[in-house]
Amino acid sequence: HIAKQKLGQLLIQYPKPAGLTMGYGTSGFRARSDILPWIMVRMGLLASLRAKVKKACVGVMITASHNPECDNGVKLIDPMGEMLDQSWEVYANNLATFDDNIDELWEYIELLMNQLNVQPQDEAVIALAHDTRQSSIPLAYVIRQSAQVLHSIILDFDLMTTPQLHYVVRCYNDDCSYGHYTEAGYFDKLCTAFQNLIEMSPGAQRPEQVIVDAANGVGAVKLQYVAARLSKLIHIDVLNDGTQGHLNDCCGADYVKLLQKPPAGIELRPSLKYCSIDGDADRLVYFFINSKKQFCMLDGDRFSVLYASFLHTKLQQAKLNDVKIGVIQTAYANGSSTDYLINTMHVPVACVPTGVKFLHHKAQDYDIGIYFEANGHGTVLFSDDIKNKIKTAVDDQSRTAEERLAANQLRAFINIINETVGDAIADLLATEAIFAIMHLTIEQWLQLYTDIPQRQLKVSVRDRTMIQTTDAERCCTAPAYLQDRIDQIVSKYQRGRSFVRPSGTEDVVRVYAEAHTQADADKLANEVRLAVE
Ligand code: 16G
Ligand code: ZN
Repeated sequence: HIAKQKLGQLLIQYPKPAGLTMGYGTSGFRARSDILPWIMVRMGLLASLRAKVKKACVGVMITASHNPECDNGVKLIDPMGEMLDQSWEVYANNLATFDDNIDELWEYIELLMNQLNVQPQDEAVIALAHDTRQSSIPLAYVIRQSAQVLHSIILDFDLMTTPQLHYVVRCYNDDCSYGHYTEAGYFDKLCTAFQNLIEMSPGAQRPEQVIVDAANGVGAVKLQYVAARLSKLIHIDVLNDGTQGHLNDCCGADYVKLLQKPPAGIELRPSLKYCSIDGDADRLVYFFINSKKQFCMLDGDRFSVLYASFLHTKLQQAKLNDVKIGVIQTAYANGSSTDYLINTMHVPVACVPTGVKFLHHKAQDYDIGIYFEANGHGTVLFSDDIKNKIKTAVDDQSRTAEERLAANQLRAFINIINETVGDAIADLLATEAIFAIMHLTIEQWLQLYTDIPQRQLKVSVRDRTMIQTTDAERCCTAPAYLQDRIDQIVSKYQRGRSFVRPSGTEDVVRVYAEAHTQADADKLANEVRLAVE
């Protein structure tokens, strides 16, 4: 059997380190890059099986996002550009448990093919891309070799952001109704929509300059392309473009969000606005320095509020009523953002567990589902129904010019947004367009509400799986005493809120606390930490 032989050779070429166990987590498999080749062998097989079963193209992205350069990872993208369906994480984990015994592994592959009712020679198309890490090209090569064992055809997209790969997978499978399945198609869609939106909007201001910290990653080159193409409309400057610094090293969205300070080496100038993206360009945060020389940051929660307010206004102007619009957050969303959405904007808010797949899934319950994690990852989903309504409204001659303009603005906005997954480049253009149309400054955006002071801590424990949670991670069900203890502690603090959860990406328990003052938030977090330890 030739396929089995080929796989056997790969197992010898890329041996599994003895005693290593790994799980397919919220961001796929992620680890130090030197211990990853063997997992690529398994993931090339899994991607092939998934593509055969779905009779569609499946994506494989090689990246470790905001992690340091020495790490890497792999995640699969389902045909509609979504994260791998959860039911398949089991197969991913099963494949990862096999050692390098070809007979056992092959037996399992045959069993799976049987169960899933697919044949080795069934067609499978795999879209492959990677970030700028040194280890990425060799790891992508292992995926290619292994996918070919099961006769897959590889579409090699080479260097791409994670959201770009999500986009091309969707386009490939959606008969290009979502756009053309190339990088050129991606840029065309985004840039044309941005230009249309600005040009159709009477009185739109010229977007102000924006300075982007690209985390020395793949987003830098892609943003430079967008900047050049849109240079007549918007001035985008790219810093940390990879020519000097190291990937995610004292820069990038994760650094800025976590440490609440600007990327190293960037001197903030008053009245300029800045943003940071992360290593694979699926997260975005904005920041600036105010007149009191204070560092101010706008994270994922702020995007939810901004987008909700823009979409709400445009729906009203277009006289499109009864649209079910909702915002999806996680427990990490600042309490003030939730308050503002519910009580000031009257937009319903749903809370789901951490992880993009949960937010994305919940967002599908709405005509317009806006989701963001506080860390800056998010997007907006529009149902087919609302897209059709908007399209009809644009062409409806019985409507006023104002109504049709608003509908047209909505249509252009939809085309900027990358509905498959959070996309820093798309979100940046969407945000800049809103600034220009609504005549909004970054300071006004910040003033919409005031964050409740918060603190996050990491706690090392012997076994983090001891901690179990429910109610979108806001309530702890095990160990038995812990939630009562947390409730007791929290009740002592004005505007206090706190929760604990085991991290999905690190061997720690995370503590979140917010309270009326920063000192209280710090104290509360510390008390809860002691209760966990
Ligand atoms: C992963 C998730 C991210 C989440 C983070 C939480 C995806 C694609 N990524 O990076 O959404 O915020 O994990 O990490 O789902 P934690 O479990 O260590 O807190
Ligand atoms: Zn990322």
